[in-house]
Amino acid sequence: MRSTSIEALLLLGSAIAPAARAAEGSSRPRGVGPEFAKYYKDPAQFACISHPSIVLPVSRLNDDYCDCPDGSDEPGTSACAYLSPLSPRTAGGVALSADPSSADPNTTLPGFYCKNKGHIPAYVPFVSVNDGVCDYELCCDGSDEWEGVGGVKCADRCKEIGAEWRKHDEARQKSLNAARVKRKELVAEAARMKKEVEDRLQTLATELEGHRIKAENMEKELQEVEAQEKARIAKGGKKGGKFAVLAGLAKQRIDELIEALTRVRGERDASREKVKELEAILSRFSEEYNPNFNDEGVKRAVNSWLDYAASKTAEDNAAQDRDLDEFLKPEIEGLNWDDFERDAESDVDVLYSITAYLPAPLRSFVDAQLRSLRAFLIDNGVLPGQDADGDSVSETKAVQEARDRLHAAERDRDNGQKEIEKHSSDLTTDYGPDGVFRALKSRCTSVDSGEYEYEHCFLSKTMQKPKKGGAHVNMGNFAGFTTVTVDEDVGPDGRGLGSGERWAIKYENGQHCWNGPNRMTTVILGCAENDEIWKVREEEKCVYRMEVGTPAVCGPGAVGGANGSAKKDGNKDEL
Ligand code: MAN
Repeated sequence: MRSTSIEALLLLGSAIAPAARAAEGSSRPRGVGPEFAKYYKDPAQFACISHPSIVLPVSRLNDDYCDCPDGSDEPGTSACAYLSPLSPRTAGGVALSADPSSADPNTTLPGFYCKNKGHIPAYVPFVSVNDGVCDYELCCDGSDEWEGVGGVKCADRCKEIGAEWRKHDEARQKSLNAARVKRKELVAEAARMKKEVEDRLQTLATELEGHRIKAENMEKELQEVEAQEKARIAKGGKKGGKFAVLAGLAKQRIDELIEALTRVRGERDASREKVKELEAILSRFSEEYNPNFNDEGVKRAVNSWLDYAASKTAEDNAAQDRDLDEFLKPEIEGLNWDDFERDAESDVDVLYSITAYLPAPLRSFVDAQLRSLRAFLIDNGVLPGQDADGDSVSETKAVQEARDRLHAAERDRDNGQKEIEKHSSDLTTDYGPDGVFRALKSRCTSVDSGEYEYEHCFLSKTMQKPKKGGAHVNMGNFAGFTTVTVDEDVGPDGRGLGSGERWAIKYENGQHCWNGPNRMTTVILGCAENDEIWKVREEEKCVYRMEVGTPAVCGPGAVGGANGSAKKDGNKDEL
């Protein structure tokens, strides 16, 4: 993962403190950086830096023999390289590990100091001194190979490398500045969005108060309408109400029917008596007349009588009698109209129960009349109607409407409450440093990698989409922020995470992986002028890692690594 040599040198250059540059040119033993010059001032003797009790004559400095336990007597050779912590620190090939500001000058030297005139001074690991290889990455002046081991001659290339570095650095700075401006814009946008949420919350709170008051009023109104309706029903159940008129009419009509029927039955009975008498006369006549008296008129009369007598049936009369008796049973006449008024709770009950008091033959007639009357009363809001399922409801239209108004007000109130909760929780959500990620929420970028297109939607989810078609796979949903320590390349274009602690976004609980976990992704963020996915890796089955560039982490002060990514602790690295 080592960068190109020029790039690495360029990066190294960025890590040297300005104070170090100022000391260039002063006379110091070979390989000593300006910040350690004070230890080498005595022209006669030298005290080991971290063991000052060990004092050596200056002739023992850089004599290719390691005398001091901290190696400080050999700043210009590789004799004490075995002591140097720089060797392991450069093992990964990351140039920035030679940063002298991170070394402890009381204990050890950071490496061999290359003045790199025309470019930027740097430390090269002691192990690289006089190893027969030109370490231009760190030592563009070739001074690390001063002994010419194996005939190697490292020309000073600092002019050329420095010019190249400055060209790249200029572009990089330009891009970094643009990225920082973008971050500022994002932060401003995020603040504006947050303000919008706060304002909306205020409006919602006022609206909610209105909804609450309305719901309370509607509740009162419902109670009043219910009370009014009860009072009306109670009034109507006795005298003067609409039902009383109805009941009075029905009672009057039934009384008239009973009276008429009784009269008709009396007249019928009288007629029947007369018919009986006449039949007796004719019967006697047909038995007693003299058939020998050849009177044709008498014979015809007798024959007609005999036909009449033969065709007469007793059942006809019996059936009619039963019907009439049924109509006039004593309970009709004795019908107690107050009974069903008292038993019934409301007009509705009364109306429904009235027919139960009637004899069967009258029931269908009265039923039909009542049905049309009831429909009229419901249409006019006097009686309660039916609900959507056609079931009878025990409420009048007025009560139903009041209840509907209450429900609507309650719905508005509850929705308002939910909306407030949603916005309040948004205000307490962690949107990263300066809340900057609020402005990026749900913004997506994607990249082709292997057989998939990968997508990252900030603070929402990561997706894997097969390029040859097929179902899209959720690689995790937003779960929060974290930090990750990285040690990665930065390309000449400034793309890459560099080294250090970086902001990262966790996405968890994605689509379940067969024989594995639910998919999850860690998106590690590096500073870039534009949102872009740099790399995607499946670190283990269904556990993904994305490296993503975004201006959101290009802090103006809180920058880190080679590309200026914001660090979680806000520490500043010099540029
Ligand atoms: C799919 C992809 C892979 C994953 C396998 C696991 O092919 O999501 O990234 O490793 O499923 O079965």
